[in-house]
Amino acid sequence: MSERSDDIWCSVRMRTSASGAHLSGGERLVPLVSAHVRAAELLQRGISSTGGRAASVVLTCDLVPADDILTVTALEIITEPATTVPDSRTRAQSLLRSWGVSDVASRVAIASIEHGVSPMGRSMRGAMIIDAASGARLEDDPERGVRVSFVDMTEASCRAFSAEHGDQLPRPRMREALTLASKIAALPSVRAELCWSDDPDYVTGYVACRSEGYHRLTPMKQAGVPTGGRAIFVDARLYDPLRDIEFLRRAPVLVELSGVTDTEEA
Ligand code: WAQ
Ligand code: MG
Repeated sequence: MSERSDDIWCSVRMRTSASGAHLSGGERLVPLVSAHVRAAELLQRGISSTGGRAASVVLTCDLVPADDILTVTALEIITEPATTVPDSRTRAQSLLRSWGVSDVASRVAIASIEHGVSPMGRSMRGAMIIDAASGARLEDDPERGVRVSFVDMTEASCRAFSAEHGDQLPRPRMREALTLASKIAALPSVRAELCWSDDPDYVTGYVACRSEGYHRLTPMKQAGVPTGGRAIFVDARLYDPLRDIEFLRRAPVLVELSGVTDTEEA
């Protein structure tokens, strides 16, 4: 029996920290043959993106049989015409409301992302899970949150995305955010998501929902602000913590742009 080189895939995860505090991270899901290249890229990014502050960069590789990978279609991208932070947040809240997220819940999310969640006012390493109705925080470790991993965009879709949106070097932020959002939205208990970056210079954020797409909003915060985060709003009646957190963390998912298929993968 011959084994094709793309029968085995690899989840490559990177995180940087200093004095025990999380600084940055990244994740890819790639054919095993290219894992060493992607791991080196993530290592380089971990070292350079933290401006010399990282004391430790941890790389983790997990092998994944191709048969275990679920393919989902990327959310549609919509650009909202907001121009100020209050504008963007009002629009975000009104979209979330129309998707079944209560104002209490969206206020909890916005305030937590704005102020950072740890006692030091630092950003979390992962996402908050918030009851879309009551606004209650549901993740078991509110200090760290849930890190969504084992996810990537297919190679053909990455190429199509770069051709349309540019390469966004050194880091394809929008592609990565759309990829994460598309995996998160694929979970049936998820109603919506809200995110903006913790990078002081990156002020674009988004709200997303499975049926309504990925809505970009600029600016979601003032330039120079070092906090950011992600909130996943769930329907508590459908949410099963063990099953759903396992899906977000470990279920291998490839995201494909609508209309683009990976011919090499036949
Ligand atoms: N899983 C869960 N939460 C994460 C993950 C992940 N894999 N990666 C980041 N986070 C959380 C964590 O709390 C970070 O502090 C926060 O999100 C922000 O992460 O132009 O760059 O990587 O359309 O700084 C969105 C807009 C950019 C892109 C988001 O987030 C666009 C961004 P960052
Ligand atoms: Mg960041």
